Amino acid sequence: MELWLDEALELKNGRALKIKVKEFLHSRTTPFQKIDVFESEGFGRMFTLDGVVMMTEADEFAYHEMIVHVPMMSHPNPEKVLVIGGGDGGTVREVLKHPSVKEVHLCEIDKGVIDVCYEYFPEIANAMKDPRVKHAYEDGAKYVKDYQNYFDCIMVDSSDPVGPAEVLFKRPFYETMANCLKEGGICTTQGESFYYHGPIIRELFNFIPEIFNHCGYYYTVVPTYPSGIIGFTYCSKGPDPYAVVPDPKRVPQGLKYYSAEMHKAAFVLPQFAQKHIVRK
Ligand code: SPD
Repeated sequence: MELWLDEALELKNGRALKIKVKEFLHSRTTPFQKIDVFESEGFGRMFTLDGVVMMTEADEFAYHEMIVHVPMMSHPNPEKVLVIGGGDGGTVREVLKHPSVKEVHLCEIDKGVIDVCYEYFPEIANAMKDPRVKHAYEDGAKYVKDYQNYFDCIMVDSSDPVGPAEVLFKRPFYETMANCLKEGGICTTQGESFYYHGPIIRELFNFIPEIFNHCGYYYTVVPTYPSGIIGFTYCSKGPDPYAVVPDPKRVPQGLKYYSAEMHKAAFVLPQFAQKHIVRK
């Protein structure tokens, strides 16, 4: 019998992403969500949270490189970094490719995600064992309240705005993040797809320009996310995202998606998508 994964969240809207499953490897329910791990036919090993695809081995690089290297390459010397969510370790792995980094705080509300990823995705997750990484199993919206003028870069590597990540798409969280960034600091947040989630993006840009000196939106191409693309908000107490000229000499070696050229190109949006966002 053939086994296919249908992504639950998008099915509600009459759209489906189907991935053929070779083998079902693991399932557990934590106090926050259900975690499932599969071996897929075309995308390698992958996991879902409450039925929504979070990561596959085949295309995770396109997401993790872009949520990380765009802010890190925009900042002249990122030393202290906060990752909210990101319990698979992909975002932390990319952050640690920058030699300026002295400490990375990883605030993942669900320790179950980290435990599952250590077991089933060790090549990605083991980056979280680096001694520069400080682990906190907390709500990111609470964690940011404990720091003021502390971080150079923040990446909000969240799931979608239902369940535990809902609060990470609200104005109070962005206000607190702005406080815990140093002057010149930058944060990027998982900002959904301009094809499918216009209302969510528009809601974010109702308040982001009122909180940050500069803001913008860019995207990357990930075949296993709804519509095959996913965007990020760029919220800055320092550089104007549209004026940044990344230094090619600082680009970490061995990347597969990010380059100085891709950095600039990712901010160029199709005309229909521009109406959802505010450039500042
Ligand atoms: N629609 C799913 C969006 C998931 C984004 N975060 C994924 C976590 C990868 N580290």
